[in-house]
Amino acid sequence: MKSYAAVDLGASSGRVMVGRVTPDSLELAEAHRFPNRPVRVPEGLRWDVLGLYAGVLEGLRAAGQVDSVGIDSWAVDYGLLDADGALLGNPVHYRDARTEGVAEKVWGRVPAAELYAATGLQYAPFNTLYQLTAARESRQLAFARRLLLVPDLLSYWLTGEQGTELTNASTTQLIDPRTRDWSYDLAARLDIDLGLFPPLRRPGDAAGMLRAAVLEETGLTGPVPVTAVASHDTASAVAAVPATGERFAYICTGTWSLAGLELDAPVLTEDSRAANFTNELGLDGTVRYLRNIMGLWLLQECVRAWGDPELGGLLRDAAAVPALRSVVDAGDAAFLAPGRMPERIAEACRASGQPVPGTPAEVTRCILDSLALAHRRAVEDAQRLAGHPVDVVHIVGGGTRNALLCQLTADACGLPVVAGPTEAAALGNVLVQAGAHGLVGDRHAMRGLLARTQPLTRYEPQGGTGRWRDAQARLATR
Ligand code: LFR
Repeated sequence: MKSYAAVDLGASSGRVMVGRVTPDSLELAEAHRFPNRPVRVPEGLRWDVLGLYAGVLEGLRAAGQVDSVGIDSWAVDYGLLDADGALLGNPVHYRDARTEGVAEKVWGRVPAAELYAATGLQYAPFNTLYQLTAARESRQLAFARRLLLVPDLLSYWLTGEQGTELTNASTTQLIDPRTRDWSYDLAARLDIDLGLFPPLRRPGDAAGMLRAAVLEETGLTGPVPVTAVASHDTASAVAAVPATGERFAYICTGTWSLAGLELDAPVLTEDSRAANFTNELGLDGTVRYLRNIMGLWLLQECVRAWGDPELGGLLRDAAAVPALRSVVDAGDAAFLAPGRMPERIAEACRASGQPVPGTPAEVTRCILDSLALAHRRAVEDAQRLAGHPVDVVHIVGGGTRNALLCQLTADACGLPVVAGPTEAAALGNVLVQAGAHGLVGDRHAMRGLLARTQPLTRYEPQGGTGRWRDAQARLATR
């Protein structure tokens, strides 16, 4: 039996989980959970990365002695270091407004179609490439000698060693998904200095040892290695999809819904670009072919606006509201920024000539119906664009706790949904560490172990997909 600490940082909370693994068993326990509260300062929205690091240290202390540590987090964001290795300011939040209008400038130099052909990445205003372009004139970037993506930054603080983990690097829009290496030509054309990034490392690579000061602070006995995992949380979550065959789609649910397929090669066609599908990199040479959907962010922001009512009651009331009265486009980047979410949803319904949801239960129902509809569209589009049919949809992540969302997704897709595990990112993180230490084999072996050991819930589709097609048509004719 080996024990692994999985540090998993999400947009609203971080956790340190301990996975205990043998070739036939897999158990996960929470050692420590802490809030991740972005802070708005006069310059914009920033991550409190020192607070997160403090949470990681506290979590490692609570975890107790482990055989290795792995770190995953959300994608695209980074910290800059000066020539002495000190952090230059707080990392900018991907929901910060600094990238507004930047993409158009980039496309003036490299047309969007060429960018997609070179990187396979969806258009999202927050891709690292646009963030770096937005920061081009900043003094901070001028002084920077190193750029570390968030998990790589925390790993550096724990070990003193620097690297750029590949699955997360693939979200920068500076990686070529065919060569799985930097897109040197593109970076040169956009004056982006790839020398800022330390060398690439891959899931399973050694990432250094906990520094003596970290051992002292956490009470651990060294040496304790840090292992590079699939450090993009979505890559870790997809690694933990408990699929038993090849014909599956997945939806990683949480702040975002990431819905799509696991493929052997990227899809770089013009149709794929128009549908805004992304080709991010995963374990064992795989591609995460998926679409970003706003996800439970829509509900989280409403709940915040309503003064944090109890979620269970809200979902029960929402289940009693008639289905599909009004839907919004849950893929619309207009919902990206924080604030005024109930009003923005009401405005979107009004603008498309649908009934305007009034009560929190009605707004919640509108959000869940809209998410299920966006899930349906992504699963259908992905199959068509990749020529890869599926028989089942796996839902992993926080949204598995939301039974109504899981059932609506099964109904909308007209396919069975298998929901679980909830802590998919942490499990994927643990399993890559276990793989690096020879306890489990490739991703198929990992999935087999998950399917045998994790509680899963199956939802059968009900009611036919006709009303979902009609709802989609309502949105399309806007
Ligand atoms: C999910 C996620 C998504 C990424 C978004 C922003 O937590 O990592 O995959 O598109 O956050 O980083």
